[in-house]
Amino acid sequence: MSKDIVAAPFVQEMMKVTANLYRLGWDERNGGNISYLLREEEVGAYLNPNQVIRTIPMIFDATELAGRYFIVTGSGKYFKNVIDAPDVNLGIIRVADTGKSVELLWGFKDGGVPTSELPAHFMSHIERLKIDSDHRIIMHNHATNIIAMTFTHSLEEREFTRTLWQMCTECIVVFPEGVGILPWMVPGTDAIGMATAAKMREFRLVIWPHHGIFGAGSTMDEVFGLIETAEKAAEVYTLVQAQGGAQQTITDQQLQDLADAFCVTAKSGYLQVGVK
Ligand code: 2HA
Ligand code: ZN
Repeated sequence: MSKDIVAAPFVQEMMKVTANLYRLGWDERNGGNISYLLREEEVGAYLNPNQVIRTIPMIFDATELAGRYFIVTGSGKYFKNVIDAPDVNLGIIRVADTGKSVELLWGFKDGGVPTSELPAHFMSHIERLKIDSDHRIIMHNHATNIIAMTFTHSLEEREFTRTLWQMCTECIVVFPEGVGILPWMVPGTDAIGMATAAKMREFRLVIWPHHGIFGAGSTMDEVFGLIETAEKAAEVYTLVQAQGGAQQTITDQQLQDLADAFCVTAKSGYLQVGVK
């Protein structure tokens, strides 16, 4: 309990990933947010869980997460600053038994509160935990080329996914289920939270047009890797378009061969391949 919590692996991961994301240019100003589900014993090794610093009300019901611990980025906080002041820009919270508030156990030293996108994070955690018991992390950022692509490309999920798959050989292996896409919506609301979580039943990547991307995963590497792979494909798409458009691409049969070779199942109906 006397151990320095900043040295805890989960705090270190948050510090390193936010610095990385800032360096990549996907989290300008207060853009982006991360929430990371922690086990009670992970937190208990550093903190007394009975010592609640503050109780912070929420605008939605998270009863399904009651008693769960998270480390989250703060509302209005800059990813750029996390590395130098983790106890101001990050917070460790527990969802209260009522599901209507969170209890602050560490961090947000200047009176801060969790990310404004907490509804989208918590509702997505609820949905992902139903299908993946190892699920732990929701990450949102403003990946530049993904945002750009939402202006120039069809927002139809199948079309958008197929283009991403075609831009880099790795893509279909990394996200064979494709990407979900919402209509444009006001961020920070219950409504966008519910819409994001609904997509999370099917996808680990959800695009908010003209805004950014949400990723879900069981480890920081998985969720970061998912987003950076989709963003890389969007970057290649940007370059291909700038060079005058594709003259050839990875064919559907080749995408199917990749799926077969790497033992993944491409989203049903997304590839047109001859009956074998
Ligand atoms: O945290 O990215 O979507 C700021 C945002 C809102
Ligand atoms: Zn955002």
